[in-house]
Amino acid sequence: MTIKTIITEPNKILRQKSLPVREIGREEQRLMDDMIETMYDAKGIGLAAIQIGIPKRIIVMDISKNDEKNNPMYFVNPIIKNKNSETSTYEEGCLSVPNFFAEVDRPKKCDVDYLDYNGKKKILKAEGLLATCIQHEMDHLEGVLFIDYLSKLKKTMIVKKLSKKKDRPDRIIV
Ligand code: GNR
Ligand code: NI
Repeated sequence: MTIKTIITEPNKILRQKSLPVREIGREEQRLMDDMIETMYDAKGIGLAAIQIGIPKRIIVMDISKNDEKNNPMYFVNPIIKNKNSETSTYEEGCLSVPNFFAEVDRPKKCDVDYLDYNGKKKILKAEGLLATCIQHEMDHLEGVLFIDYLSKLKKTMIVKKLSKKKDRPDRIIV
């Protein structure tokens, strides 16, 4: 397995729409292995393939707590169904928008149809952090980032600061 470089804003690649996977073979499984390793290394809870430059509809996630056993999840060609009309607010971050955090409202619950690591059809009923995270990742497949939901002013400020890529080890909540 290989740790890949995560692409950060501003970069047009992050705005590409990802394409459905035709078949889950060795190559796709190896990509999922690299993605999960890259995500764990970066201490993230989710990663979409486009974040490492591959425009395929593949997502990995692990929302287990630090003191819990790892629980890697793999989603290929995910489709969101039954978005709840109730919303919940989470402070979101993104490995492609490093160090910036902001509150985003999203449907509180949703169902996801997808193929797992072995190409088996599955349905996930998600709520809480799991629902927020899967929707954040699904946005990546459409070229959307969480900063797109913020005011133009906040978004511009974040992109401007990121393009000056100085080392910013701090945590900036906007
Ligand atoms: O690591 C991540 N944390 C996070 C927190 C709140 C809502 C969404 C996320 S996803 C993010 C990793 C990432 O950028 N995935 O695309
Ligand atoms: Ni992200």
